[in-house]
Amino acid sequence: MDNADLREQAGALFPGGVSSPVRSFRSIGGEPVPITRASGARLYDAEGTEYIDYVAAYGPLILGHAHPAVVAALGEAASGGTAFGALSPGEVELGRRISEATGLERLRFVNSGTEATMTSIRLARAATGRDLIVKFEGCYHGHSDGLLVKAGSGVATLGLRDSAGVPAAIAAGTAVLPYNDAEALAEWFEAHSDETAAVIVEPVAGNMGVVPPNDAFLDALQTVPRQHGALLIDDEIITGFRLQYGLSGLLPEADITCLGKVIGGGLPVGALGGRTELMSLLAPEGPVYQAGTLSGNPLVMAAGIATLDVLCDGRPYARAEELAQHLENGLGTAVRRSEAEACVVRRGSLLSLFFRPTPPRDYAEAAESDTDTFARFHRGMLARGVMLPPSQFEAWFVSAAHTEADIDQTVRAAAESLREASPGPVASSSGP
Ligand code: KE4
Repeated sequence: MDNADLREQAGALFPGGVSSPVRSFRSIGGEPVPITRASGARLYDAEGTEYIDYVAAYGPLILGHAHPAVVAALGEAASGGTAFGALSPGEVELGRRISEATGLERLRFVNSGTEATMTSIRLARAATGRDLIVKFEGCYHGHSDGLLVKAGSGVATLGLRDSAGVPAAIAAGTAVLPYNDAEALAEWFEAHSDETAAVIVEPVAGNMGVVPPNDAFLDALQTVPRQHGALLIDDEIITGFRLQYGLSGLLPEADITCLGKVIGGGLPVGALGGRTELMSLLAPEGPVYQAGTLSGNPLVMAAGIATLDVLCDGRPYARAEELAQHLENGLGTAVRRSEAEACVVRRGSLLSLFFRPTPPRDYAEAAESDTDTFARFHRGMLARGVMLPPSQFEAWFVSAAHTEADIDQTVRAAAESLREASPGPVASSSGP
């Protein structure tokens, strides 16, 4: 079957022809590219076309696709059964490694980032006896009702639903503040001191493109909620075990930490963790119910253990970051030599090319990016064999499997795609 056949059959079966909206390429006016296999830093579509991959399944594949150690571990685990509905050695082994690397005293494995953040909010509400939650515009924490809200008018207001089907009453339980705005956070707590259960945040925002935190914001996150008896939930589902072996280190005072992506080596996973007194509130020890048929699945645990096994000496991080810096420099040069109004933002092996002149400090500024030019750029890169996340508001992921040659090819493709995509100076009518 070729790409078009697969798209047609998927379109008849699935809304948008995909299993997750961003994969539809709709935000850039394109069509989904069906991928049949992947290896290292390469993807192959249904027609055998090869792409250098910077999607990395939106984060998990920091070692690249089909890493031999991960594939071998999965084969070994599968031969012993795929799910037991019972405690298994893999859960203990992966849980121990994560706890040792992060300092999280106790953990609960779940099957997605959404489950991890949803549970962390339920836990925070139970622990504090309060209802309101604070999130930040442009941060994405999965699709549970209370987190699908957007900023209302004004700075510190309760959320408006950001999806049909979310009851207004649920959306009104979540306030949406500007990212990187320490003052807005303080203002919120001045007005809602004893009503707020928790603040949830991405330590480095990856869902509006890469937007790093400023120091005042990081400081406020770790002091203001605590001053008012609220908890801090650190959503490290992208950054955990991505920036270094363990947590990002940016929010060491967080009360609950959410993980996902890298810790499952590309299989469905999420986890939340924190100090014993908090985590013991989770059933069956405590009154906060949470459950999952395939939580702690032995195949997922095996892939996670094999991934952390390779990551734990730190070398893959150094390699991925070195390559990402090479890409950052190359893209910067390509932008300077083009007519494009664009800028590159990088944190570790996470990177974004924003089609705006300066790095955004929050979602309002990120949203000023020229998404039409991004769409043209993305199409140019795809035509040149480079697969970027199909949205201005996603992060590019560099893996330890990329090579200098991949980066050089990507930079060449970017230089050509920038020229093609950017509406340069209007050609004079009196031209030759
Ligand atoms: P999942 O439920 O998709 O496993 O995780 C939700 C989630 C939570 N927190 C953060 C910081 C996340 O980035 C995510 C999911 N990330 C998106 C893209 N950035 C996943 C891609 C998709 O939705 O298909």
